[in-house]
Amino acid sequence: MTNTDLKALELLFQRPLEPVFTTRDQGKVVLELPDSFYTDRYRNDTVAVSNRFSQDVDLKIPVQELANKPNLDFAKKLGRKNQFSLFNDRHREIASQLITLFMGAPNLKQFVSLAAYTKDRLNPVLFQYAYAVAIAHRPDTREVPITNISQVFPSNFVEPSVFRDARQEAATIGDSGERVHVDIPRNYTASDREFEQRLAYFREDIGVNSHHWHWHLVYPTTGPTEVVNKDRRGELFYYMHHQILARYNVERFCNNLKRVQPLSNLRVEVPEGYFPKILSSVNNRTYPARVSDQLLKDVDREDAAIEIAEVERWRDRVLAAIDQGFVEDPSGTRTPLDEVRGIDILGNMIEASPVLSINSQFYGNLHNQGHTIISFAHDPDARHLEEFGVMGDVTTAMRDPIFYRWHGFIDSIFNKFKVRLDPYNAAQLGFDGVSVDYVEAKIGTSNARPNTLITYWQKSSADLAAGLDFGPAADGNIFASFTHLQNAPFTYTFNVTNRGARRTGTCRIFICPKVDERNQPLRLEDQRLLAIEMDKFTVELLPGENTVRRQSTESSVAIPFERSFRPIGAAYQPKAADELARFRFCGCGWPQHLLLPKGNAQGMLFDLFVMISDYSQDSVVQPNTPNDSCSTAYSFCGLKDKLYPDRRTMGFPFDRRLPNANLTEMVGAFQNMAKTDLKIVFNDRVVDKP
Ligand code: CUO
Repeated sequence: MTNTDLKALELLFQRPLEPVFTTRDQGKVVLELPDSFYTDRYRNDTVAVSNRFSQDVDLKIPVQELANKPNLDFAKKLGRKNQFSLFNDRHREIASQLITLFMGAPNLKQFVSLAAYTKDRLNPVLFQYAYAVAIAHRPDTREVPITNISQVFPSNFVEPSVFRDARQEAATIGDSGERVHVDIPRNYTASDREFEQRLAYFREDIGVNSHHWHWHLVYPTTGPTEVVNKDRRGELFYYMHHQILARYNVERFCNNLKRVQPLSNLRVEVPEGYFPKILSSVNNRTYPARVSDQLLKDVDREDAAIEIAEVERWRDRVLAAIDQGFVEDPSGTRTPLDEVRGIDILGNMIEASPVLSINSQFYGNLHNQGHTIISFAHDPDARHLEEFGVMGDVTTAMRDPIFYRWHGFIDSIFNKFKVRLDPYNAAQLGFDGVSVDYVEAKIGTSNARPNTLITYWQKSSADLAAGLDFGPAADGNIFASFTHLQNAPFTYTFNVTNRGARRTGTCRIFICPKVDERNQPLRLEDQRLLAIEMDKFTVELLPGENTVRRQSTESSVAIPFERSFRPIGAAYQPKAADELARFRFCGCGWPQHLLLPKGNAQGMLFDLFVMISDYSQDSVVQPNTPNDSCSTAYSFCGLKDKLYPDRRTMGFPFDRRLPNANLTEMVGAFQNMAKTDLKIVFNDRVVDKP
């Protein structure tokens, strides 16, 4: 790949609403298009337009003529100013065709041309989605970093008045070095009269929402088989969303709120309203709100139609399959829902992926259509010409309290399946001759008390320049400051005795809440459903005593702040090949700043649970594909072009019932497990990011 191909591909993530011939990279680079690429609006002015935008640039990148111009009629059904939803069947079908088109470009130069040609002819959100999926999956674009969605479409993530401040700042202060940071307010969506607002810092976190977008980008439901059919993707759909729920429920306990009530009845009013106060960049309107006590209705619109009764029928068929222990394909052939493959089959069938569902005609499209019904609750028959609310879009869905109620319901279906499986037995849980004798977690200062961890607010900033279309702001950096939860980094230390020859184990770390929102002790069955995975890694155990140390920042769940919000533009690109490799596709992962739940001022009590399992039962034989240096958050995101690197079902050992009465009894019965009391103390102060 030449540098200019790489550059061209990167530029197409910037200023998504502007024509492709305008300058990018802070006004320094322009793409030189063949005349035939200009849309009708500019067709007669190609010379004037291209001259205007090629003054003062450092680099002009010529774009090749296309061997065949694609017919884009399939995408016309979605206008350029409409909202694009991955939960909408028709939109997904369009996206699938577009991904197939992008994946099929014969070489890199033609891919650049195809992207440049299609960009101004398609809905910008659709384009950015399909383009990012193609970049993530084409073998020849491994080197191209995918710009974080919060930087491409910042308006989906931040309160809109900040853009006026940003444009003003950029227009009045020429040199980006002296521009101040504009402030994104905290807690702007509701007052404290609304109890759900206590969780706004979690739901509206930029890192949380961009993780969710990135996950769905890596695991699309439609498109070419090689893109969709990834190892254990259905199971990962279950597990990643299950972990979000566990984290959210624990976060609620920390804020004196009870667990989420699953949205199992679509025919009663929904008490939780939500007024998102963010703008859609395609049409410059705010996302519609949902009032409190809204009744959900059948959706009957030109762009989407779904009856509640249909969703209920699918729900009952899925539950019947779980009770019967098997699923049926369209020819009537039965596949058992066993303990290894069952959860993966259910995940693909419930989400649902039409490509991978065992029988999408019969089991339907339960989870996606739930999103649709909820997202159109304010205007189910389009009489007010309103588009969908935040639940219709993976970049914004996690902002709405109802997201967790709907996913709580979906998760409850998966749990019904898991509960039907036998409890884990001693052979599955144990690891003979290995004992964990001591566990501790301690923050990095020498006088810190062991097993007391700290959270606080931190003020950080991210560069929004790439997504600010049509403004001087795009010719420099615009930093927006925002306040988010943060935790003080800590180190785990475990003492492990190995009474045998040298061997390998998998170290699994979880925290389980000990009490609920009323300070009442939780049963093991509740604790296991609320267990938060913190980390998972392989350890080499020498004969005798071993000390295992691990930093919280190395977690297999999370990615660092810098990776979620890396700046855009040539000046920030690493030059050395190894660093460039690290810079690649790597935005999927839970935000490190939310690795720990908030805790509370008195110190919220958890069990810190550690288990070392037998690696010979965990290991996976990987295909001989190149290692991706960036795939560090594999617990939720898997590994690029590899198998999921742990043979056990996801969430092991807490994904199934356990043979003991409580956690203390369990760690007493199995030497390869240990636990200690852990306290998370929240410090209500704001610290500037160093
Ligand atoms: Cu991620 Cu419902 O699957 O939003």
